[in-house]
Amino acid sequence: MGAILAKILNYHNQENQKKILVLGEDSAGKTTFLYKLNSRDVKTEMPIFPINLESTTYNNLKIVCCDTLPFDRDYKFRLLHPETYGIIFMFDVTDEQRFDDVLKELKTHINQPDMLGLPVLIICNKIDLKIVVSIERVKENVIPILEGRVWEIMGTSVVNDVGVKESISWISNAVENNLR
Ligand SMILES: Nc1nc2c(ncn2[C@@H]2O[C@H](COP(=O)(O)OP(=O)(O)OP(=O)(O)O)[C@@H](O)[C@H]2O)c(=O)[nH]1
Ligand SMILES: [Mg+2]
Repeated sequence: MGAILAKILNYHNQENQKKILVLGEDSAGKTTFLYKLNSRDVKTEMPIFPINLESTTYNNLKIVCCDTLPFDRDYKFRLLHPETYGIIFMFDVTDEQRFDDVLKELKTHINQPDMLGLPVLIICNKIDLKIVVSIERVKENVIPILEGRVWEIMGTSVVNDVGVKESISWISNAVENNLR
């Protein structure tokens, strides 16, 4: 069933559109990121309650994220992961409390079979606010998780449009280079 839904999600892909999955903690700024990329065309689908999928397009990329209530994790992975070309993972620099759990979430996602070898952009968002979790700390902790991959880390303030274009440009180039 998850595989069928994944096909439905990918069916909307235009030819040559490459899916970028935006993952990360609740309220990190994933939806805001999509709107900053293409405010006129963010689609929302709810293929299975309570998973709320959002997507937009940017050049030849289809950017997909989801917000969910607690739901079967393997099912969510089967829905989201297939046919992904690159991953953007968002941390909220104001949230110390969930930092360890978010790191575990990153590790679990990227070690799934469909995610192996994909480029990963780590975004440390909300740098306009008081930074409780520094970019250096995020970096130190993600280095062992991302070993062997093409990856980058950036500080952003998505709501203020700081770092958004740089982020999409980096992942776009990383995906193109990964395909060569
Ligand atoms: N100050 C500040 N607020 C931000 C920034 N990015 C997003 N926000 C705010 O953070 C809140 C959550 O943003 P969303 O984009 O809804 O976060 P999300 O990751 O989609 O959250 P879920 O869908 O619940 O997983 C909103 O009120 C945004 O306006 C930022 O860079 N700085
Ligand atoms: Mg959201």
